[in-house]
Amino acid sequence: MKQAKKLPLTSQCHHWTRLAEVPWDLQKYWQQRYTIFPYYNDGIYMTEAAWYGVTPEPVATRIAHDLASVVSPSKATVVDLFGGVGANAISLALATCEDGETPRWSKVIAIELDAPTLACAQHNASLYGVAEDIVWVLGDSFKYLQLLLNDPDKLGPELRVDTASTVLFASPPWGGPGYKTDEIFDLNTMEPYNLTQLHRAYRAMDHALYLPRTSDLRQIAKLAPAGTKIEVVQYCVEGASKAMVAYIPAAKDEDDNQDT
Ligand code: MGP
Repeated sequence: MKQAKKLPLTSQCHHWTRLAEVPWDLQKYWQQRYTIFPYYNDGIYMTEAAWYGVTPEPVATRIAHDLASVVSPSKATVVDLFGGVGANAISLALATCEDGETPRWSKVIAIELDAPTLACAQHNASLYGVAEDIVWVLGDSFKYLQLLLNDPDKLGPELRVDTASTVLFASPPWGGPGYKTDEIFDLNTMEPYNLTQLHRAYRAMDHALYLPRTSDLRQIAKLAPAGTKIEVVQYCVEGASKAMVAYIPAAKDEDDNQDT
């Protein structure tokens, strides 16, 4: 697995400017385009699927700030495991230390499985001037983590990072907007990856999970390694929660046999 080159935008990448161009089921999201991307008119590109799950920019900016303060200052690398069209990776790349100038992260890696979606992300990041500051990967983030932890020689040099100083951020698919029908969302029914699968893959490192606002907090609480706490933050736009993020510390060696 290696760093991706700059990918071309394809016919699946859109910058819609008129409601008539937008499929009916995405019109609600397109109407919110300036909340999602305040600079939408500068030429933000999206794939159709990206509209459902993209993190609104004000939320992504706040998460980048909170992630930096929750984890130890010694953490230098952040990996966005479900890069999408780039909203989180862009905010992470723009995040600075308290001096307001030094980038908070020495390295931001963004992994995305779908080539047109990654092309949108690279294009969008270029609008914010950070495309070159992000290491892009076209591939499966579970495979990446498996290689990083067990077989790092199979990774390109840009992707071989020190796991002790790396933080993971995951905004996985939730199985579509249908998550809203449950009053309390059972994270073990989340598709295609449930909470247990995500946690198993991420537990060796500090990680932040972007989850439905109604997620079952009891399921999240069970993931706390012994002697640690998990912070959970609700992120609101105009007074309404959009999602929650659980900031979960890395498991220590002695937690390794614990059944999650
Ligand atoms: P939403 O669930 O469509 O509800 O999106 P919204 O816009 O609050 O509409 P209303 O009908 O409830 O008024 C809320 C937020 O959830 C979006 O901004 C996305 O960031 C996030 N989101 C939604 N989905 C379906 C996903 C998903 O599958 N994965 C991820 N990571 N985020 C999602």
